[in-house]
Amino acid sequence: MSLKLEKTLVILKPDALQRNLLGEIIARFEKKGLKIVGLKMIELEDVLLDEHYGHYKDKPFFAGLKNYMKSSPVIVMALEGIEIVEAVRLLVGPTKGRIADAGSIRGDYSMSVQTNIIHASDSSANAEAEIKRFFKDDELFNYKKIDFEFLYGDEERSELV
Ligand code: 3AN
Repeated sequence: MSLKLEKTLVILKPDALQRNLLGEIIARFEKKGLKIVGLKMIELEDVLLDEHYGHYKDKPFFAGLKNYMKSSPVIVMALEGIEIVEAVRLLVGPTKGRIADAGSIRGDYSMSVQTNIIHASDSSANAEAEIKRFFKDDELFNYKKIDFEFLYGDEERSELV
């Protein structure tokens, strides 16, 4: 079986910033062993939000969702690891914070469907598109991290393609 290092896109939303949770959430990803390959603070604008949440443009909550996402800057992060899209979705928890498992980010910090702290890509294809949407090539970094040999076992590392 072959394994691939993949990337995923995370957005720490305005409520994470306003509620002083940025450091705690970034620390969770670091402690899990996810490699940060891109990280910046940006203000989201309509064009980007229309693209990112385009599948919701006919929903009654669309305007409110956009206003919320524009209410403060956000942090966007690109993270790298083996099967990382799935791993990050598990760390994040389901959309509705108040029913998310305790221990997940939404389970620990959110009571809401809308103000649910964080976005994470839901598939490898979407992760690729979303990283392109939010990062230029020269904002993504390819570097060696010294904990790699301890994060994954010999077999996993030898199966990497
Ligand atoms: P997830 O972020 O869990 O993948 P999506 O992709 O269904 O969830 O929704 C994207 C974002 O849209 C959510 N994170 C949330 O902020 C918002 N959202 C989703 N459903 C609703 C809703 N019914 N009312 C208000 N906001 C919503």
